[in-house]
Amino acid sequence: TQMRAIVQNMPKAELHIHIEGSLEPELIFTLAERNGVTLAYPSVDALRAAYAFTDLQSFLDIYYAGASVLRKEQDFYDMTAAYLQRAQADHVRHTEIFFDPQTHTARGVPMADVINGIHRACADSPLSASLILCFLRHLSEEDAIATLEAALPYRDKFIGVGLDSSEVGHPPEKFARVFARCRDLGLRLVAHAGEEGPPAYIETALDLLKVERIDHGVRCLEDPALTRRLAAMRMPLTVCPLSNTKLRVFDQMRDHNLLQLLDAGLVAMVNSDDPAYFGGYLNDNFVAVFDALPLGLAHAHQLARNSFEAAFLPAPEKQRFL
Ligand code: ES4
Ligand code: ZN
Repeated sequence: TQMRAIVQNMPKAELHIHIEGSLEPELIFTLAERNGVTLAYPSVDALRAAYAFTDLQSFLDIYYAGASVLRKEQDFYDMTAAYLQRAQADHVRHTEIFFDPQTHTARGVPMADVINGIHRACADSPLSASLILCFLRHLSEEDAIATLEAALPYRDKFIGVGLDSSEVGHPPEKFARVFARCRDLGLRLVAHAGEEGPPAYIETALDLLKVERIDHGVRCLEDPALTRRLAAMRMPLTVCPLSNTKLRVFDQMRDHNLLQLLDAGLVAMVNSDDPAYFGGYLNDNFVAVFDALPLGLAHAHQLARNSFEAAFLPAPEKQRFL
């Protein structure tokens, strides 16, 4: 309980949050009504009751259904503003926010409305916030390239690109050309790897995509040589504990490997992933791991320090937080 207060109050960065995953059931229903969208669930409670996931895909199906209520620039603004308020309450000082434009442009929402709505909420917040455009890996590389082209008029509004959605069967090499193009454009690069997929996907994300952080990456411990390589190069892993238990990557929080990752010298930190779906925001994730695992004050400080080390911030900015 003493530890709880310490981890809750310490300044931290959040580096793995999907903004569409911060859409709370109440806001989903408000936006559905505002936009005349009919949902497959009759009430907030019925929708929440459907949040019983067995794996990544069972979550993604409901996550994309929830995102279907986002139609107007103001909807993206309201969703993002709500997340930033929650993050501020959790003593987040800097956040790097993922967004999935293909989920929206495929429904006819203009790219401008997606990016401008999310970006305007960030500009209106006292938090330091940056945006990372994610490509959906279950779609083709051609679709990712077209999405990048559509986003380039707003190049100044996002700092990097990522890769998310269904991992197994969609290895990093599928996106080697679009990531090379993003690298040439000076975009920062990240990818989900080693969440449900094998350690080999972490290696190809490094070698073929040349990513600067691995999102999740928890399965790296199955490969000792890869674990040593990640530690030696100080490759950050953006770990999401409540996500991992809700999607059954680990059966229970006491089975989570966060402590082993830290003991292996990896630059791991705690993140919320999809807080509206997985049972909580950043501090809920901290409390869950500190309650379940033998973590102490030194681990708390290491996690906070790692979050700023791994942030895409200029060195002087990071120093200010450390
Ligand atoms: C995601 Cl937990 C997770 N994994 C992969 N893609 C995602 N998109 C939103 N949440
Ligand atoms: Zn994620």
